[in-house]
Amino acid sequence: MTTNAGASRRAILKGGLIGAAALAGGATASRAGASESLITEIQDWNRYPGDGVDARPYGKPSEFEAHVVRKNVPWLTSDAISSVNFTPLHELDGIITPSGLCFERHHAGIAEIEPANHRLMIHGLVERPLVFTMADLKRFPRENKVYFLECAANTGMEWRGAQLNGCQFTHGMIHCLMYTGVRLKHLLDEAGVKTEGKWLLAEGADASGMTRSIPLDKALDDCMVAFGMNGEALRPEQGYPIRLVVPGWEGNMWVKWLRRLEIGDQPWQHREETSKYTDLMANGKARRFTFEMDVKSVITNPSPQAPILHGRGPLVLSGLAWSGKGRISRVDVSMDGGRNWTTARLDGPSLPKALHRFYHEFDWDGSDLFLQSRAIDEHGFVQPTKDQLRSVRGANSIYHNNGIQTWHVNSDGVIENVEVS
Ligand SMILES: Nc1nc2c(c(=O)[nH]1)N[C@H]1C(S)=C(S)[C@@H](COP(=O)(O)O)O[C@H]1N2
Ligand SMILES: [Mo]
Repeated sequence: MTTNAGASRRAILKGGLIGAAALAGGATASRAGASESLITEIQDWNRYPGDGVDARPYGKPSEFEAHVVRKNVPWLTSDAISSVNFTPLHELDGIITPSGLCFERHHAGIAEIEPANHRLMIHGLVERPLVFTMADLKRFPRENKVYFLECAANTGMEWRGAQLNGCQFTHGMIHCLMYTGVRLKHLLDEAGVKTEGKWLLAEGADASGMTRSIPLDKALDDCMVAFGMNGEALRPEQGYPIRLVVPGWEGNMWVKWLRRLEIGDQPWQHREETSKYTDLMANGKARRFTFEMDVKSVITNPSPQAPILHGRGPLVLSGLAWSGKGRISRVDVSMDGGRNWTTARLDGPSLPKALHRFYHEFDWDGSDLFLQSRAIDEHGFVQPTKDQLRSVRGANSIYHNNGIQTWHVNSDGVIENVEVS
């Protein structure tokens, strides 16, 4: 291309681009200007062939997405093997969490189990104690279900006031996956639960040997023994080769690396249901067996880790809402800390006990905002303010904080976690 031809071609393109933007009313498209060489000059990736089909037998995200990762908060725990990292919610869209970005919570690190050496035992108050291999489990009728998993401690650091600067850290102990597996009911029917059987103990094969008591009614209702997530085998971090799926209930009950199910007539009163995962009230008594996750939402964009960089004008606000009781029927957003509310637009599948995606598009005039979202589920439960929550539950709790989150946006588009109660 000669210099002259290049120059005239650029001139034509420039005119054309402005025309197209004007026609489409494209207020958000950049006018052809400083960066026009990116469209007029041929780039390397346009000139040279790239990797062939054998270079990437298992695909990974673009190198330009390397910042989209799980993160931990080192001062939260003393050791990484009994710790947690957080889903980068501000970098994601839709309702399905990519498999490699699901937050991880383990009590003794990741168990690495060869499926051929894994067994699941069902015993206790049953007619026929049974031991299943992975091959046995795959001969039962399967189902595919999308569910969120939220750790009961999600948002736990925020009970007394704003703490962590980013929705990844305040709300990132959640993921939402499509699970493939077998209804627990099929396996329990095979073993034949005796009439005295009222509770089930689930135990993991990891070094923490984690256990939780689960009411039999729930086990027979919608629980699954899952071996798949998002269409492929579970990841080791999520419990490969099998985990328990306890839809809508606190993440701690979703025992990973599941090895044993015992049927009993009462709960076992183990560590995770006595000293942990109970809610200390103002009067010093603790609420126990608070299994269900309450209706909740958070604005993921904009948020502290995702500031407004484009200045005033059209802005896409987005977030997530969920309820352990079923579907989300409505999400409201406020720009002024809860004085005025507008109904947001729900988009994508609306599935019970799954994440729901909401959007609200508006013109930002550059003024300070106090952004909030408030979810309402199909049973009419409304997400409370933090003050409403504390008036019922006191300020000693860690678990089950579903209070309304506030992000303060300043005129530069910088965003901070604040509390408007
Ligand atoms: N065997 C076993 N299961 C476990 C745990 C564990 O440490 N060991 N952690 C529990 C807790 S507290 C939570 S919140 C979820 C986290 O699931 P994830 O790692 O897939 O996010 O797994 C639960 N199941
Ligand atoms: Mo948890």
